[in-house]
Amino acid sequence: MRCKIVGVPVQDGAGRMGCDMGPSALRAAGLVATLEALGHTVEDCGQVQRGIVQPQSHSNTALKALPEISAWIAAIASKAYEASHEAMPIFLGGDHSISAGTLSGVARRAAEMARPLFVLWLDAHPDFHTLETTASGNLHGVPLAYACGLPGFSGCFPDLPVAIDPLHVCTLGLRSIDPAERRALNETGVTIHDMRAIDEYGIAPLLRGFIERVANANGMLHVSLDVDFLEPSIAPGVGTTVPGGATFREAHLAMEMLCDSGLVTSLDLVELNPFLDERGRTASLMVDLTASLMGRRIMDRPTHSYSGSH
Ligand code: HAR
Ligand code: MN
Ligand code: MN
Ligand code: MN
Repeated sequence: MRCKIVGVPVQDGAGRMGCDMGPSALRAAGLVATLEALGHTVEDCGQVQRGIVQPQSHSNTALKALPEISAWIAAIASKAYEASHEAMPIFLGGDHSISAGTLSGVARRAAEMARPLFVLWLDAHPDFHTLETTASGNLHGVPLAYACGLPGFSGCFPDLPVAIDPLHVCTLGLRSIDPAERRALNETGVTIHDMRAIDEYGIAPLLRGFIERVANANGMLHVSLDVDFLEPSIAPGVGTTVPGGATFREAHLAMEMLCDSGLVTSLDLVELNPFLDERGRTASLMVDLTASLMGRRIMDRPTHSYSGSH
């Protein structure tokens, strides 16, 4: 496969500083060489540059860095559209506000190709606030709502070329949802496989059901992997740890199943905060998960050929 690595050094959307170092840490952990060793052709496109910042105000005075994030989203969306032409873009965050831009760009690409875009959101949080409902004002809490076309973003964030159908969005691993997000998720019909569902049914059948829906629709699939999807004891390098996350094997299994599906067309690796990491272990884990998504496997044969008889 042809991969394009796009660094997106944004930290203004998170409550604490350091995510701007995420792309450097992922590169230092060997992302490019890892992908090349799996047989992929990799082009490192360098870093997205923020666009021009226009002064802005909003009735929600809690909002932080609205003009800066808005300028970032415009630049990221245009780069995401460009990089998704006959290649699989891998976006290196940066906090999760970058996904407002990556989703906008890849949704425009999917519409041009007349294929539906599906989104798998691997996160402790749904990031489904609007500019009105966020109480923290941290704009990494809004990208999925923006990309799904929820109201209240116009005139603040760049106009969305194509909104993503919330019925094509599946969240996996949620365990921290604010009341306004809960209401919006229920109203729009986003699929929610929260940590309780993973505990109760296992991650494989939940993910398999979504993959089948994408395959049946001939969809494109964007995967957005937030570090805090993972159990904090294995992934400490993130500012918003929530206990009870996906285990090492649950996360790898999800990546392995996505690889077998052959459906993934773009990827975000977000919220890595190298300032909070321990000797690069979270960066290395994110690179290893990407390797599982991109073809590294324990044995040569795919698991779905397993008969279960021996
Ligand atoms: N819902 C909370 C807020 O809006 C926490 C959002 C945290 N988001 C991320 N990305 N870390 O998932 O402030
Ligand atoms: Mn997130
Ligand atoms: Mn999160
Ligand atoms: Mn549909």
